[in-house]
Amino acid sequence: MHVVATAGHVDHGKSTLVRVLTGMEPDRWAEERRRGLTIDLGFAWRTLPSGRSLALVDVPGHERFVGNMLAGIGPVPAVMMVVAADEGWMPQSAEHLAVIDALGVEHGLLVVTRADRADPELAEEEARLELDGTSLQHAEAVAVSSVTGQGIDALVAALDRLSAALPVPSPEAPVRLWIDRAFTVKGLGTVVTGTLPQGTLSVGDELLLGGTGRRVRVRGLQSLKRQVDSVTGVARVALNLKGVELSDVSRGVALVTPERWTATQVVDIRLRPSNGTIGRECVLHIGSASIVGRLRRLGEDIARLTLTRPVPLHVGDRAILRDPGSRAVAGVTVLDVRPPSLVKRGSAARAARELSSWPAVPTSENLVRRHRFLREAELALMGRSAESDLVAGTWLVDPAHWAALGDQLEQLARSGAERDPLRPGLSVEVARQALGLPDKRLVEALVRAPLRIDGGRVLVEDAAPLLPAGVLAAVDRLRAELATHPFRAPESARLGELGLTGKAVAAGVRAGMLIRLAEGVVLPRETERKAVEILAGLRQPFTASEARSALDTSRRVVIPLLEHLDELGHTERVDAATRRVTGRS
Ligand SMILES: Nc1nc2c(ncn2[C@@H]2O[C@H](COP(=O)(O)OP(=O)(O)OP(=O)(O)O)[C@@H](O)[C@H]2O)c(=O)[nH]1
Ligand SMILES: [Mg+2]
Repeated sequence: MHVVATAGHVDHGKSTLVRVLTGMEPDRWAEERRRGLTIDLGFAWRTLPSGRSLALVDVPGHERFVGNMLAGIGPVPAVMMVVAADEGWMPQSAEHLAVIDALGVEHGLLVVTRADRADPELAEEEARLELDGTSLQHAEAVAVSSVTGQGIDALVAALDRLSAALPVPSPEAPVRLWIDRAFTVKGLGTVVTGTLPQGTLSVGDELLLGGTGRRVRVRGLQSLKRQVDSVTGVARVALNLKGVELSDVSRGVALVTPERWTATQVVDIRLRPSNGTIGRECVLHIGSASIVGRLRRLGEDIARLTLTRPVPLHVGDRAILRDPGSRAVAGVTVLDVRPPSLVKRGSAARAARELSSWPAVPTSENLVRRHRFLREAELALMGRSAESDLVAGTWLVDPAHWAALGDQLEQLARSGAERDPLRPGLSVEVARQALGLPDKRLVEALVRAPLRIDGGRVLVEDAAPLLPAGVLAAVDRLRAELATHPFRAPESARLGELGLTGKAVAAGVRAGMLIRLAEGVVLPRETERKAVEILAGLRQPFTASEARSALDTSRRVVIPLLEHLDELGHTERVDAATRRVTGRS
């Protein structure tokens, strides 16, 4: 099925044309018929010569009912732009065209009506000029008279050509049905209607009532007054809903596929040039909905829109922003449905810079770069699917940021090993927080050589390997023993009592926890740093004897300790008797 909406100035013959094309009455209300004026949307349909069915959404032309016109055209992919031959281009012709152009509707016809009243040529030429440079510039033109029937066959043929050229939307696409009517049917309960632009609806489907998150079930389904089990967009549909009061549903509410849309009140948008000034207080029109919003311009054509109620949106959605005062309209493309806050200094300008570099239709890469991390499911809620590889099961990560995080994690693990040789590296949770990662599994995914995870800690492979518990305990006993006199290394016998036999000492040295200065002279590794600190406090250069008393130890320890520090470059000999601290540590 194809759905085409009418558009055009009041009294230009839109409803009459729909009547002639379909034999159905689009003006449903007694008041409309009495006044000969369309107030609300009308619906009618027919079969085209090709066998395709065509549904028509008839909109009001009167300027007072522009809201209804917007709700009618909003979800429809093609239009008939109607201009009366005897009146020509009029204000609402222009206003409707501006809406069509802002929405980017490219498929349509220019229909010059009332051709029996005046030569249609002039009106057609005038309209052509107006259409030039808009989304409808390639629209085919047909002149008709609904009174004499002139041109009606040609119009039907043109509508057939138009529908043949319309893109076929995906039946798998997530559903978003903008309700345009809601009423109760005796014995059935609540029924809603709308134009389904894409995707498939079936009896038994569970849908979300957009914005509220309430689940509803499709009890019955009709398309063009016929009972169906299933229908794919584009189509006019009527849904009988289970468990819904009439007060829950009204025009502008959307029914959506669960877990596929972001119900959002804050969006970043790209604005196309408008036909007038769009003020701070404006109205977003999307589908059949109109939502009051506050516009904050971030850059030339980038803005943040804060809405007064949540709406189910996708990145890439086209919509209209309208200033009800000036009646100006601007086309809008939704760039981000979950934009980050702009509280930090300079963040608005940064956001504008980034967003203005995005293509017309944002890609998942754009979104992942902006958000740094997104779950696959979050991306789906934004209306995009994963194009790059997933990390840690379900996450998408910006590659540049990911590489930087890997380096950062390695640095953290190395400095952890230096800070506390007894507990080298850092815990996965601490790493997660330090790197600002939303999920522990991302830390695990970041770990690659020379990093590894052992016992819930991120370690550097080439740094201290973990020691057996017995050796760790022995090192702890040694530390306790040296608490008051850190440089009085125990005698060999005492070392044995502490559990620091030859093998344990070797393991401790390998792990970087102990230093073995000479046979039977063993100190904890951190003593090195302490010694340098104390020696640096001495008058330089200093003698071995001065070092011995400063460190409060014996010659047995101080001589090999100084040689060890020489070797590390912390100290150096000045002459045969003295040394100084190099300051290179
Ligand atoms: N002579 C002549 N009159 C027409 C033709 N088409 C429509 N009319 C008349 O024009 C008047 C307006 O027609 P409608 O079809 O109600 O116009 P409309 O565009 O639907 O008007 P709104 O819905 O109020 O915007 C009616 O009196 C119609 O009878 C036509 O082809 N020839
Ligand atoms: Mg009408």
